[in-house]
Amino acid sequence: MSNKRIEDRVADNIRLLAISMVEKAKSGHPGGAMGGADFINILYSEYLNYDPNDLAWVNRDRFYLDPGHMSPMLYAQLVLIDAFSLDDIKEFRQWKSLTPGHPEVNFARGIENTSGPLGQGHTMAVGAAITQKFLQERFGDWTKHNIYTFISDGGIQEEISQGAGRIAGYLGLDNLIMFYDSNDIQLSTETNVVTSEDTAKKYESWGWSVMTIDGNNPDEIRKALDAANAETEKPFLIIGKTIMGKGLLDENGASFEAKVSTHGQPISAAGASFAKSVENLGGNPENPFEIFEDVAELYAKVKKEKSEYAQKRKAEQAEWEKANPELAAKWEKFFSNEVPEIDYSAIEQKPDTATRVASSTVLATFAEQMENMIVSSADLANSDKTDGFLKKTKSFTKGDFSGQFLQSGVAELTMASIANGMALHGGVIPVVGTFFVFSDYMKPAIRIAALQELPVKYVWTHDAFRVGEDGPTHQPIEQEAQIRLMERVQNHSGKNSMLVVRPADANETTVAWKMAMENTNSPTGIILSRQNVKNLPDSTYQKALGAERGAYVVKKAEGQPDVIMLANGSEVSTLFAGAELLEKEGIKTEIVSVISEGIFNNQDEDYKKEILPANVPKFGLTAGLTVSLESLVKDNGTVWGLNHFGYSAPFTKLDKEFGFNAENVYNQVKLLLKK
Ligand SMILES: Cc1ncc(C[n+]2csc(CCOP(=O)(O)OP(=O)(O)O)c2C)c(N)n1
Ligand SMILES: [Mg+2]
Repeated sequence: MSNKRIEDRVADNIRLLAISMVEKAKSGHPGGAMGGADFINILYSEYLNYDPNDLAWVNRDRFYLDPGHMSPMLYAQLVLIDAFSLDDIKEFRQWKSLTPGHPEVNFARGIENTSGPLGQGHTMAVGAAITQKFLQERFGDWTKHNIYTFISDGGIQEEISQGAGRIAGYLGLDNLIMFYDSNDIQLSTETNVVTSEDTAKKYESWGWSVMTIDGNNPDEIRKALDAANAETEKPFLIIGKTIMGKGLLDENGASFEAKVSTHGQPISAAGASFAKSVENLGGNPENPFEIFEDVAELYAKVKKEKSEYAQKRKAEQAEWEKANPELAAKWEKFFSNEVPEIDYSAIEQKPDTATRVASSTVLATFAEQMENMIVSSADLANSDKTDGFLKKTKSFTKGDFSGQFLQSGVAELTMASIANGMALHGGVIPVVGTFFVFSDYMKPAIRIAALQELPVKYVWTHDAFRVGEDGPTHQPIEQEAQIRLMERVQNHSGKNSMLVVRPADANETTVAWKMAMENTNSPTGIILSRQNVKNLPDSTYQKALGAERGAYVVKKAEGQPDVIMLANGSEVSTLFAGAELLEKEGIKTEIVSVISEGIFNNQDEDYKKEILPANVPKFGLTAGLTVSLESLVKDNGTVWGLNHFGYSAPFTKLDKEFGFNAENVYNQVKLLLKK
């Protein structure tokens, strides 16, 4: 029997399982996982509140891992609470296993978030912490829980940590506790090759409480977690100085700790001795996948205690529900992921407005009817028109989460990642706005939203070169083509991983929002114009509902059309103007509005053929790269778009120069029909 303290035995057991799964998979990241083992054990055995028999319990504390490469640490910990089996981790990194290389969100098994792209994990924790405050304000203290997160050198260095740190500090998120696994080693070098910052001071200046400890010392970890839990004003950062590859030995039995080489390969490949290291950790090299008896005993007790505590909390909730039936119903609804009931037909849109303004009108209705929507903007609310919502509520401030608006500041990636954390936490519907050209700054978080199947909504305005005088830096050209690629990628549920809609007028904008709200299992991007757009002739909300099939005929030809013209957004009204000229010469035109190529492609073949019959020539018009419409036009037609950056000038001038007017539509269609 070992004479080590039980907490050291548990940490060694986690280290043992971590190196064993990486060794068996012949790939993975053992070093960091070994250093973080002491912290995660103390957290899961003593501080974190969860129900081992009901891991998705709504009122649980959350644990968000930032360095997904440390998955062996998390999986090993989750084995100890029976969320995974030893067999599961023997399948680490294998086809269709429950233990992919980097963790993928799975509430039922205690994985709160998908992680791997460094920096996003702890930023999602900030989103969850804001959500916890938001819900506590509305439902009371029984809902209170902590948001723990674990970050590493990589996450600390990622730029997104600046936004996350600033916002958490500004809002005084005392429910947020972050452990920094500071092992001074990263993927390719020691950290001193890239940084000399004083991380503690950095976070202190953002308004955090900071404590630096020996991150492999259980007593110091407890002291820090006690202090963090006692903190009532600020988010808390525990800088844990840890040892990469803690416990590793080489063939001679000498220490093989603190080496860059153990970051991302099996320890044997790095030059350590697997057998000697396993023995050093108290394991058996012949059968390294084991849970030590004393560790199993401890965790049997832990599970019992955690479960009893959760039952107590659940009983409190039941009592509260009995005493507050109306609020209880609301709570239930917030977490139901049901489509909110909104009478979209009652939303009055002014004709011929910019679609961003039409969006603002819808958001104003949401502000009155959707109590669990949280809207955010990256310092552009008055321009992206999320202020339609803001004007009816107020922004979050430290200690006051009664409003429904987050001022993100100029931090688009942070904002998008925070929105992911809100959606993960559950109970709220996050909406974030900025200029479409800056969707580029958000892509990494959009991708993780899509992978996690989160219903985050993006409001993107200033949708094309018609931004005008601001010039090419602000004029999206390739952005729509890029983001629509996400409509083509299937998620793990076999559905489009994203919905992207670009409405053609004010009424289609209402429908675009309806589509966004009804899309509860993937993110939605809504692309909106800065400039006024003429309503489509005889436009009504009822007619615009055709957009729900992705594409629909907005102008029928009289008899057999000579040409079918298709576009989305403001280009649809340009097609109408061109059609007028063509019709004068007896050319029969039909116009199709394609709000979402992805949704249209999901329709049955009959519908697709009805809208875009193969035998009719087609003309596509897009203010961006032509690829966004080419797949619909196919061989039987052309697309007029832009294959170059824009220029600074009034947009009416650019329209003329770039051929986005009736005359050019006329000319191009004439050319096409001559072919
Ligand atoms: C955004 C992003 N960039 C790069 C990587 C590749 N990568 C994985 S881990 C890592 C750095 C590892 O350093 P640290 O976070 O300190 O982990 P440790 O080596 O201590 O385990 C890098 C660059 C990544 N996962 N995400
Ligand atoms: Mg490190």
